[in-house]
Amino acid sequence: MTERTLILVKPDGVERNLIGTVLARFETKGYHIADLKMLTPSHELLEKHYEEHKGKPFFQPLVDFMSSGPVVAVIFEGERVVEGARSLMGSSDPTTAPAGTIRGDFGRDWGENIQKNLVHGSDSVESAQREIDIWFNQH
Ligand code: RTP
Ligand code: MG
Repeated sequence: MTERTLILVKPDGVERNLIGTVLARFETKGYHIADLKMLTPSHELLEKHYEEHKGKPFFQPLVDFMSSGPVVAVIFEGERVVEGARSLMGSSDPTTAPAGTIRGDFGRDWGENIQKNLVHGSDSVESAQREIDIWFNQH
């Protein structure tokens, strides 16, 4: 079934001039950009987006990091795009994310209190609908 997912190029990806490189991984896989915008997200938006992590030790550093500069928010669509995008991203820790993935190829630990891992992708179809609504006010 055709799905939609929310991809974010996080502030570290924008700062490092990797927007095109990161989005190319999804586009060359065959997924289609349905909508896209660049913005510096507010704490309010990010607290909704990262609701599931409220109370965890990395929550505040994460919100601070994500609001530290512009991010690129993209709706990608395609067959099984939610799962496919997660596979292209690699696991959360960029030091150990497999080579060939976005995080594995372009990320590493910077000795900071937050994992800067370049990219976010919705983790389920339900999360994708919720997140697209938060970032684009639409389903
Ligand atoms: P994302 O939601 O950004 O796609 O990443 P994910 O599913 O791979 O990771 P998740 O567990 O949802 O965590 C969200 C983001 O929080 C940061 N994080 N830092 N221990 C830490 O320092 C830590 N744990 C998580 C990462 O930026 C992660 O992507
Ligand atoms: Mg997540």
